[in-house]
Amino acid sequence: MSKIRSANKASQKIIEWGVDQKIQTCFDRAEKMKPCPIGGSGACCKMCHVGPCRLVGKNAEEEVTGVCGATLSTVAARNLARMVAGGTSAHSDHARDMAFTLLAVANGETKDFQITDVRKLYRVAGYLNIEFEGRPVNDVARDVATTLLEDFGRQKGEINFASRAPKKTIERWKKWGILPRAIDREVVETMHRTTMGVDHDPDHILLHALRTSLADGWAGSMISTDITDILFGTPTPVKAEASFGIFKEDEVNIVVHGHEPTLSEKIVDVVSEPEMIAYAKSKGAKGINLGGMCCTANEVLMRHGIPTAGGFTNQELGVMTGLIDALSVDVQCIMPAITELAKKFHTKIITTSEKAKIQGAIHVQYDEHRAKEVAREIVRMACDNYPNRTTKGSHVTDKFPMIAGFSHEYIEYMQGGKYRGSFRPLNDAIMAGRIRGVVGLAGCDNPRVTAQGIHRFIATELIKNDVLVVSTGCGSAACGTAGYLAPEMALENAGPGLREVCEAIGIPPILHLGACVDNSRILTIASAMAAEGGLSDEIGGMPAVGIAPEWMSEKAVAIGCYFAASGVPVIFGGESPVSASKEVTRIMTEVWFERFKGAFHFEPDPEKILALALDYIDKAREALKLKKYEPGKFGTEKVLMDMAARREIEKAARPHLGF
Ligand code: NFS
Repeated sequence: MSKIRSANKASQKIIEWGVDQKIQTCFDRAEKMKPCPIGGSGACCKMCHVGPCRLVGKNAEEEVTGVCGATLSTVAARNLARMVAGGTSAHSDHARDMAFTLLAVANGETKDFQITDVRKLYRVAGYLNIEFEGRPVNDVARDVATTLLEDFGRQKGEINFASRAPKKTIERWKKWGILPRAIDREVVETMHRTTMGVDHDPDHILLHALRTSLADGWAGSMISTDITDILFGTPTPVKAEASFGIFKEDEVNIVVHGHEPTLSEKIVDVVSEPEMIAYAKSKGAKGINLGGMCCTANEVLMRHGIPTAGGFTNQELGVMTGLIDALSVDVQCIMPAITELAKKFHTKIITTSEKAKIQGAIHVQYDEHRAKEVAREIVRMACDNYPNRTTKGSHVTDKFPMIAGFSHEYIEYMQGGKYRGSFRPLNDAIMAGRIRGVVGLAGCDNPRVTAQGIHRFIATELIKNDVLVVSTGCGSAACGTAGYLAPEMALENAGPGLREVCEAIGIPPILHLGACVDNSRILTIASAMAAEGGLSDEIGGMPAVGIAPEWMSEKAVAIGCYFAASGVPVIFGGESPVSASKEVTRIMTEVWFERFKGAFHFEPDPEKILALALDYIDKAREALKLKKYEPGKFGTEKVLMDMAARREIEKAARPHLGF
């Protein structure tokens, strides 16, 4: 078989092996199951049982309606809004559980979790106007948790973290009535407005979709990121490895997959317990090896350097190595096909969330009050399964070094040290044209294209063009499993300006910011850049773009919308889910740009995605009257100090601190 289905060489090898073995994967299913062109373009209405109605035909937009009279633009807008509601629910329900865990810690109801980053707790308390000086840490944590929990069910008012956005950005939200009240309220209202016979004005529907998405970005996702940092530590750069070579032939291999970091954090803890290692040895293994997949991987990678086997399209392939003794899954992006697939190998699939069961899996119920016990149970099950391992499977040994762990706090720190951290050097480098702009490269990898390939193409082209890339989710996994998240990447591939900046600070040109909920870190960074001055005084108008070239999840659509509403032009790959309606497409691109300086495009051609992104960046530079970008020719800017030089200055200024 010669067809390239994944740009990841190791993945491709396993896919080819699978074809020989007649083992079916998502790549085969994607080929067999052609997407429905009616649903795929947003022209199918199944909101009631008078239909489903298919609004198709040459002049469908003008001439065809559903039985009730719903037009194509109404139908396409409603379908998109419901995707946003689905995506927002996923990120935010995850955040709700994080808030409950923080509350349980504050109330002393669980001994298995602690507050690891008190500094971050105080920072968040500061955002919420909660007094923290001189108060017991748990009291502050309780107030933070209960205040953030209000963001789910509040009936009137505004979400708490909206105040972290630049003033002008907030003014735009207020002007267009899209400042969210609360997460659950906006999601429920989306479902209400889009049910049969309610909101029929596409612009009006889409404005509420934006409001709902802002509740995801500036509440659900941001809450999740912040509480995860408080409980498990704010990430700092950490070395790790990526791809299937992370599995070990002579150790028990456990993989955590899904999104929620709570149980996986405890699995990280217990795999190094002497009793657990002794148990693994009693089963004939040399030790226990932990790896991750998808966003759970990103969470434990960012904080502990746990290696990742990759993103969404790698999950079945991981099982097909024959080396995974237990795959512990929680919620989201878990293919139900893995249980059937696992029957061909010895891998145990373990579901752990009360919200998510899969037929054929073993269910071990996670409970935050006895998290470690549950973690030990899972690790023991993996050890018990080790003797069942056979040599069956495609043993691929490729792996790449990577650096992850770029929280927004660390990015601030790396630009000035502990006491002078700021975004000044980054803004200066952009102003001088050393860095042309910034792109958030995010979202899933997708078996409908050469999986991971568009991520890799866009990432390399952007850095060649002096664009700093910040990546999250499976976009990071696609880059990591190609070796793109190592600092040497800058030397080899980045344009001259970006390379200079990366070398001075000692960072890769593609910064791994974390899981998909950590796209909220990009919102925080953009707000800090606006506050720093010299570029735009709001998020809109920055030389910055969001790209999700291989997206597939509703969560990605919610993210795309909250970036657009916050002022960032967004370009998604693949066919547009609203392509049937020219009017909806116009609203999401032109109208949103006029109102918010953000836009939401869908563009299947990778070259065109790149060209559009660079065009947005260059036009933003022009509007800001920045120096015209010319490769290798820079304007004046402050000299960037490297880390060692900054530490020297800090040491001289504060010798008593002794760092
Ligand atoms: Ni994001 Fe993370 Fe990956 Fe896509 Fe799924 S794991 S939350 S949705 S597939 S990037």
